[in-house]
Amino acid sequence: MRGELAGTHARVRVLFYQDGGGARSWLDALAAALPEAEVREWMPGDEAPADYALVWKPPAEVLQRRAGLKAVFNLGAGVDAVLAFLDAHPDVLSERVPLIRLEDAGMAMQMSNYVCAAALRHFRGFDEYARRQRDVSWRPLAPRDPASYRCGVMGAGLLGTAVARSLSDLGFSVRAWRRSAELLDGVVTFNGPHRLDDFTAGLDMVVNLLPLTAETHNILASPLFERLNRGALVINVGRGAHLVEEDLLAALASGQVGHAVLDVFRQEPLPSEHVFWRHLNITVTPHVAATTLIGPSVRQIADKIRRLEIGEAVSGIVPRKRGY
Ligand code: NDP
Ligand code: OXD
Repeated sequence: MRGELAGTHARVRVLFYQDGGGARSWLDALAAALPEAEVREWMPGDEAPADYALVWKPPAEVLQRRAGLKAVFNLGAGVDAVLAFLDAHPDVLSERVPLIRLEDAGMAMQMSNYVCAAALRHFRGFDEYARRQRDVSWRPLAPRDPASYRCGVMGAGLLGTAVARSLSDLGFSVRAWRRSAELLDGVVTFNGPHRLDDFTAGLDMVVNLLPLTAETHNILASPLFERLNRGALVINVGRGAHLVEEDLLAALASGQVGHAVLDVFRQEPLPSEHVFWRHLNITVTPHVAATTLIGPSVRQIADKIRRLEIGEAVSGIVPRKRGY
C-alpha cells in the first residue's frame, strides 16, 4: 500500500526504542517511509502520547502510561524477551494493545544461507579436509549421496519453512517438526510432542528454529541428542535457553554429536571464559544468523501502520497466551 495515511487528520506519532543504540538509521528510514508521521526516539522522561511504539527490549517507561497506544511492534521475529518483560510487568501494556512481530522481513533468506552453509560444511567434510591439508594428505572422503543426508528442522514457521525448502533444494532429505498438522511440500512433517522422537530418529543434522516457550525450553538435551545419528551436526539458531549446555558438551565428548554450530546463548554476549569459545567442535557466531534489516523491516512496519490506520487487519499479531 502506498501513499498517505488515508483517513487520518492528525500526524501519526511513532515512538522508537532499541536496546543497544543505533537509532539514527532507523529514524531516518522511518521518516522516509512514513513522511506523514511524526517519528521520535524515546528519551528518559518522555511520557508523551504515541500511536505506535517500535521496540526491542524496552524498559518499562517506554510503554507504561503511554496514552493512545494502538499497537506495539517488536523489532525482531522472536517475542520471548518482550513477553517475559510483559509477564514481569503486567500493568505496563493492556492486553487490548496488539503486539506485532516482524515476519521474515529479510530474515528467512539470511537464515537459509546460514543453515545451508553449516550443513554443507558438515556434509562435504570441510573440517576433515582442513585437518588432512595440515597433514599434506591427499585422501578423499567416501562419496555420499545428498539424499542420504537426513536434516531435521525444529519449528516450521516463517524461518523454518524457508530453511527446510533450501535444504531440500540442496538434495538433502528433510523433515520438519511443528505443533500444527500443516504440511510442507517435499518435507516430511511431524507434529506435536508425541512425534518428537520419530522426528529426531537417525538425523544427520538438526537445526533448532523454535520460539522459546515453556514447552521448548531445554529441548536440545541428552534425550534428543541420543536419537540422532552418531556424529550428527546440531545447529542452534533459536534461543540459548533451548540448549542444555552440559548435555551438549557430554554428547560432543562421546562423539554422539560431531559438531555444534551455535548462534544464540543463555548469556549474550557469550562470556569470554565460556568453554564454548575454545571448543574444537563448536562454532560460535554472535547472534547473527538472521539480523533485523532496517530496510525490509521499516517497509513492513510502515505498511502495517497504514493498514491499521484505515481499519484493515494485519498479520503478525502475537497471541500472547500462546507465547509466540
Ligand atoms: P514462527 O512463529 O513463524 O515459527 C515458529 C514455529 O515453531 C512454528 O512452526 C510453530 O509451530 C513451531 N512451534 C512452536 N512451539 C512449538 C512446540 N511446542 N512444538 C513444536 N513446534 C512448535 O517463528 P519464526 O520462524 O519467525 O522464528 C522462529 C524463531 O527463530 C524465533 O522465535 C527466534 O527465537 C529465532 N530467531 C533467531 C534469529 C537469529 O538470528 N538467531 C533471528 C530470528 C529469529 P506451528 O507452525 O504449528 O505454529
Ligand atoms: C529475532 C532475533 O528474534 O534476531 O529477530 O533473534
